[in-house]
Amino acid sequence: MDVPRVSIEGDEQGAIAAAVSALDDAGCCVVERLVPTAVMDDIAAELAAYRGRASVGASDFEGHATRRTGAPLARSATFRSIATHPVIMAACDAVLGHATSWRFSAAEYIEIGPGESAQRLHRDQWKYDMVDFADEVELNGMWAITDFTEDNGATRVVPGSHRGDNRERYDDGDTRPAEMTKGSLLLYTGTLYHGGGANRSGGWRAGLSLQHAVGWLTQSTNQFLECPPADVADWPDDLLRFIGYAKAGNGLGYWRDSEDPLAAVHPDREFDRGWATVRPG
Ligand SMILES: O=C(O)CCC(=O)C(=O)O
Ligand SMILES: [Fe+2]
Repeated sequence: MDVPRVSIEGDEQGAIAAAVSALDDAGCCVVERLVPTAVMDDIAAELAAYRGRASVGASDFEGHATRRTGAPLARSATFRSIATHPVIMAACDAVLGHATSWRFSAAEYIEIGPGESAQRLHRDQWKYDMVDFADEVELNGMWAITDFTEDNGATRVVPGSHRGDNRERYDDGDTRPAEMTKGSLLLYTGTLYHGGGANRSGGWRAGLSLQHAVGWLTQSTNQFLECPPADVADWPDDLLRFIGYAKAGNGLGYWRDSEDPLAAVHPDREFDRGWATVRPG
C-alpha cells in the first residue's frame, strides 16, 4: 500500500474527510502543501538559537547523526500559530474522539544529518509500556520543515500496519518513504510502524514531529515545565486547553480545590469548579 496523499487546495472540508478516511484505512497520510513554505522557514529561524544545545548521539534509537531540539511550542511563536491547525484538530477528533478528551503531548524538531542510518521501526505508543490498547491512543505527525525525500531521510512508514498488534515485525522492504514537499504534514496513528529514514544525501532533513494523546495518558514532555503559567499569560485559551491546561477524563487534571488549571494562568478570572470533564452534547 502506498502512502495516501491528500491536498487541501480548494476544498478544506473534503480534504479533511479524505485525510480522516486515509488514517482509518492506512494509519497514515500526507497532507500536501498545508502551509506556505515561509512558515517552515520562520519556525527553523526561531529555533536556530536552541539547535546548538540539541542532543546528538544519545542512543541508537535517537540517532548518532540526528539532532533533536525540544520545547518548540515555547520557543517558536510561528509553531504556536499552526499547532491547532484545523486539519490537526479534525484528525485528532476523528482518531481520539472515542475518549473523553485528548490533548497535545509533545513536539520535537528533528534534524537527520548526512550519513545517519535508518531508525528502528516502531510504534510511537510503545512508550506506554507497550500496552496493546483496544483503541487508538495517539495521533502523531511530522511537519516537513525541509523537503522530505527518500534520499535525505524521509520518515519510513508501513501503511496498514496500524491494524496488527505489537508482535508484528516488519523489515525495510515493507516500508515506504513519506516523501513530501516543505510545508506538508505527515499524520499517523500511534499504532503505525515507522522510523526515521537513512540520510544518503549531503544535506540535513528537518522535520517538526508532533504527538497528541488521549487525556488519560501522561504527556510525553511535561507541558507545565516547558510552558509554565508565568510564561503563557498572553497565549489564547484554546492553545492552553490544547496543551493541557484543562481538566481531562473524568476527574483528572484538576488543581487544588477542584479548580480549573487555567486559573493558574489567569488568577483574576472566574472558572467553574469541579472534577469532571463533561463531554459536549
Ligand atoms: O525523524 C523521523 O522521521 C521519525 C522519528 C521518530 O519516529 C521517532 O523518533 O519516534
Ligand atoms: Fe516515532
